[in-house]
Amino acid sequence: MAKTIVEQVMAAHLVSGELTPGAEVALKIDHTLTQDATGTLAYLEFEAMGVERVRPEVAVSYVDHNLPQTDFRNADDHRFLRTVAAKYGLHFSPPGNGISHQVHLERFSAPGRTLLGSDSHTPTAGGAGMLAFGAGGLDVALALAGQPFYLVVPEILGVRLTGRFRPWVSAKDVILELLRRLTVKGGRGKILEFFGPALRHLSVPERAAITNMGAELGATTSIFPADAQTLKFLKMQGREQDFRPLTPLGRPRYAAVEEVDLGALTPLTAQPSSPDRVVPVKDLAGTPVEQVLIGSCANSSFRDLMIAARALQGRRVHPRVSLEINPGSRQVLENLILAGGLVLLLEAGARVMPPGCWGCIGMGQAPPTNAASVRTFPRNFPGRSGTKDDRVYLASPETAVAAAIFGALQDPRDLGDYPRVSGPRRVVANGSNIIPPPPPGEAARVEVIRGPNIVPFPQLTPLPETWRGEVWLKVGDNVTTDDILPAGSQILPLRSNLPAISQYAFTRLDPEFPQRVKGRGEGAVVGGENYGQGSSREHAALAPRYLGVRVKLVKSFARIHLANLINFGILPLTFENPGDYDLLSQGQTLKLPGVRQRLLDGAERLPLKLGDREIWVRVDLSTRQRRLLAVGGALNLAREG
Ligand code: MIC
Ligand code: SF4
Repeated sequence: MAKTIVEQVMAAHLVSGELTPGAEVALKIDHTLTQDATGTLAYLEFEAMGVERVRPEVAVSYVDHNLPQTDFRNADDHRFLRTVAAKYGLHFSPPGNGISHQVHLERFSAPGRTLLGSDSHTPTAGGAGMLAFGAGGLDVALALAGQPFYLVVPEILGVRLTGRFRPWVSAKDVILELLRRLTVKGGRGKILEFFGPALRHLSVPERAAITNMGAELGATTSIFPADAQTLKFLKMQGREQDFRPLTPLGRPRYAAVEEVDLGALTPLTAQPSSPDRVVPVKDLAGTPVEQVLIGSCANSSFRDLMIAARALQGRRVHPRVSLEINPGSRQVLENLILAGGLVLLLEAGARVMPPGCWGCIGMGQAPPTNAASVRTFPRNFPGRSGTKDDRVYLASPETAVAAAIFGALQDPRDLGDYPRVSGPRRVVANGSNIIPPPPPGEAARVEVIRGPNIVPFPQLTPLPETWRGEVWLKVGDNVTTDDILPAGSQILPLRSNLPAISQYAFTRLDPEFPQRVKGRGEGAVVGGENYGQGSSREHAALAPRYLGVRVKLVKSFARIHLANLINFGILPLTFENPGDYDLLSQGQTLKLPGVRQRLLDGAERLPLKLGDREIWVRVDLSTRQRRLLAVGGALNLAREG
């Protein structure tokens, strides 16, 4: 029988449920990853489950987000993560090793295996044929405890790639083209499966640049087959034993097929401030640029940085531009040094950071006021760079380096000869900077060290029989988790301190929000389409919950945020009639009569009273999720046993 690769991997990992789109299934998880900004909370949750040793075959705790140790807080978090990893049996990748997704691709990726990561760009590993999902920290903690991952079976969208890139066009342009066509909502409820003759020429890091930004389409995940290119990559990593071929069986039917001819693509860019505002770079030619950042989990492989280095050979960075390079991993940086690329970058005037996320999450590298910044990153949501009213463009390393040279957006093809980059020829691929877990006997003696900023997880109350509250905030479409709970250098160090971080919830949309709702019991937030797109940070669910938000009523939710809301006992409601959105306003009183019992009885619609008016709202939830909401969240359920 014909089968997609997604169907094959899902079938091999099915714990319960039926593999039909729309149904909830439970999948066995083989690998987990966390990063420091989501990891501390995930491990506090894991500790609360009372399990002695992590269960997945590979579990890695990475430190890549909160690198500037401006005070004790980041450093304490890193020490906490290191000691937790040793105690419970995880690999630990210390600061300086690189971005979780790039390092996992290099050192652990394995075709046909499943990966659950507390970061929305976990699908990067799909470039090496892994079925990899981003999730909230609690879902990862549950996987660490040996529980399956619950997921609504997505539709499979086939993406057929044909042709070959023309000079100065690369993998980033493929995903930008898909974002142009499908928008940030277009991938919701879908997995992208890539196939077609062009795959022969696409290396694993190029594939990973594409699967990485499937997250920006709202897709559940994206995956490439495991073929000769995958084997070549794993061999280069000294890990050919991890290779398993993974290709579609027969001629499977996809829910729909999107065709992209690589040969017809031109250099593209996403304009401020959404990854789907994509136009050809040449349409914006001449726009002055003052900052160019090359790096992030989307584009910081050896190829990406080497292209930039070679394009700069014999040239200089334009005097108005700050060109900054954020290598994806220590391995990438070492290979760049051996191949002579680093010298070219430095000579041309680039600043080079240690491997990590840096400016992608607003940890430094904020652009100047009113200046355009061109970045090879996955996201350009408003204000994420750390500068208010920022103007961030997303583009390939080719387009970014052209902007650095010209001091303006300009078609990179104007640079003339396209440098050919292959290799690296002599690969540094040792994983010795990743600390493996000690044997169980030794692990038991490890003491977990907590700093004063690491605050235990709060107790969450169950759902009342009838819920009453006010609309505390009304927002529009495509609200991101960066809007709900911003990151950046002020707020990221508070990720292990819920009472403190909750004081920033919604402040980007309403600076008074935390003070305004203080001591007012429970309330609701009303929103539009694709509510909660972007990051997987569960703090965006938990911090509002801590302030008393129990109900979210929107036109539609983004997948990971929806799962996080449920995990922390926030009732996720959608309008039965989207037009009813207009009936709601801030300050209005809401009542959900008998909501607890109705939920447990399996009701798919609930009456919602707005004064003397009544509307219907929908709850599309599984039996497991209904129980979870009734008791006030997944941890309460886990404690009940
Ligand atoms: C992001 O790119 O938004 C982050 C920061 O990596 C997040 C995780 C976080 O908020 O810690 C993500 O993508 O999930
Ligand atoms: Fe780090 Fe940016 Fe990738 Fe998020 S998107 S993991 S902040 S590099």
